[in-house]
Amino acid sequence: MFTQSLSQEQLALLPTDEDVAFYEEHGWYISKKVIPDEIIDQAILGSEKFYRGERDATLPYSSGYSNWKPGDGDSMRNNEFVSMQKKELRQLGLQPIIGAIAARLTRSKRIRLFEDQLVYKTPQSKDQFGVVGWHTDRAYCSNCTSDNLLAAWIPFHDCDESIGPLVVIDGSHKWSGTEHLRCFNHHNLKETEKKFAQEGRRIVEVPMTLKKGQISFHHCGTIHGSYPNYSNSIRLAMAVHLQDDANRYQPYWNHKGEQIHHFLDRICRKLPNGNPDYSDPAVFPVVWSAEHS
Ligand SMILES: O=C(O)CCC(=O)C(=O)O
Repeated sequence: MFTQSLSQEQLALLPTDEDVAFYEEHGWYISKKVIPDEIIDQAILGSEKFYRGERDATLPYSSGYSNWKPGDGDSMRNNEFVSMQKKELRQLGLQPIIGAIAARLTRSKRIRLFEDQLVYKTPQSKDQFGVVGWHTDRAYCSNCTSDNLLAAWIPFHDCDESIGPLVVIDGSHKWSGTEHLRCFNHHNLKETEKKFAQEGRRIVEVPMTLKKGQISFHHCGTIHGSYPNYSNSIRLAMAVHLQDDANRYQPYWNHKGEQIHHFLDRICRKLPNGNPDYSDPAVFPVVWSAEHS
């Protein structure tokens, strides 16, 4: 059933029915080692070049998205849309196995890229700026129709708790009232917790302690963030945000009545009605499709 670009060995690495049921219940999943070391090592080299200012392609706009530059402070670097700018990061982010796992988890026949980001934390970045605040990805994707979006989090090295890995709140994708939790840059996790703590809700934090080559996946409604990097090594990871096949653009107005636009709406091709086309292959390439099998 699955794509020719996956080998027999890779097919054996896909989530089982029990894994899919676990993901649906808990809102997260940890894969086996699915990305070869060479692909990650090239991505490390690509990220070093990226941080030195080298680009294989440039975005048509230089603002409207997170775009860390030298001089911005080093506790944490957050750069969005890196797969459009550096070929080694594109190679990693578009690995078919990532899409094939996402397709299984979402029971979708096709998976497209939505956006991506490279997140770096300097060693011993003990200050608050090394924290990624509790947020849901749904809150940053209000222009998407789908509640089935998900993200793959790919560390570039082994991760134990001291390095500040991604932390998810177990089962929080089932909680109501978190669809506007846009708190990525709110460094006080305890303060943000007050927004979603409620009687009867147990806040169970699960750190994504992974070996190099493993990936974690989280549902767009799962609350997640990360603590500072207390270790002596750099912490580097790429988050790849993915669309299930059913996802489309929808216009969205916030509670103040302001229309919200996603950065990529300006870049992608338009549908006959003028709306952004979230299946434009130049911006939202297919990562995996059952049709290739
Ligand atoms: O790398 C991090 O700590 C944050 C990444 C993230 O927010 C995500 O994977 O959606």
